[in-house]
Amino acid sequence: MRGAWSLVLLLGCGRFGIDPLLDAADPVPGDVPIDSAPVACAIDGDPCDDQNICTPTSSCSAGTCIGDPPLTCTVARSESEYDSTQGAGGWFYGFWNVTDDPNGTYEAATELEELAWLGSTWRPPTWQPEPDAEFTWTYLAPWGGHPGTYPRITYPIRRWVADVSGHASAVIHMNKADLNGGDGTRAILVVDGIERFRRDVDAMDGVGFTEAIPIELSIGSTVDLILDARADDGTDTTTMSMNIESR
Ligand SMILES: [Ca+2]
Ligand SMILES: [Ca+2]
Repeated sequence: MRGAWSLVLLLGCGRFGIDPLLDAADPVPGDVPIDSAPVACAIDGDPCDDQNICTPTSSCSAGTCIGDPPLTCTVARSESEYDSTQGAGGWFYGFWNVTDDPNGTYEAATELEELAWLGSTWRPPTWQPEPDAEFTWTYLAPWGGHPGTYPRITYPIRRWVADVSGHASAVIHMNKADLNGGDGTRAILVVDGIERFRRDVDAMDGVGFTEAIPIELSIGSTVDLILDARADDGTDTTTMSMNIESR
């Protein structure tokens, strides 16, 4: 029976995506182990991979692979590396069209649509100023952004594509910037198509949270930070950032 239930849960949770109907209190599917143990090695002095994203070279020392030199670092910063060009610094600016998604589950490999640069912010390519029918609140700015629930539900996404491999932390900060009401907003972190983290901030939460989420990176890994409106996009302006650091 346990196997059968596991299969049901696996299918129900969207193993390779996220289910927007999951409540924030639901457990996050995280069935890929996060490994931060030291990397063992055999022969002193031999080159090896210490799985530290900050050390391009490393070598074996007393049975443990050690970086040359040992380092901790930040390899990506969403705010200071914000740019008007897709892909600059490994950062991409996109959105998930929830309304037109046939299964309502975010598939990172195929469902991130690119935002368009509009002078200082990234917005959906069909965006027009109010009162046009294509006006939406969805946008990204260096300091954060805003999700939209009309004319379609569209959630902006910052994506960083890894040019390093190894153990890392995605350090996410989030707080409400507009404290005039609404139902708050939600951060969802999806790494290589698998949800790793979600957390809400309430409407009047101007302090919010900073949290380091352990992740594993390969060259080309996609780290997607989604700004979800919860039920409504009213006064959803949100401060939101993500740094990628070693651990
Ligand atoms: Ca989908
Ligand atoms: Ca909201």
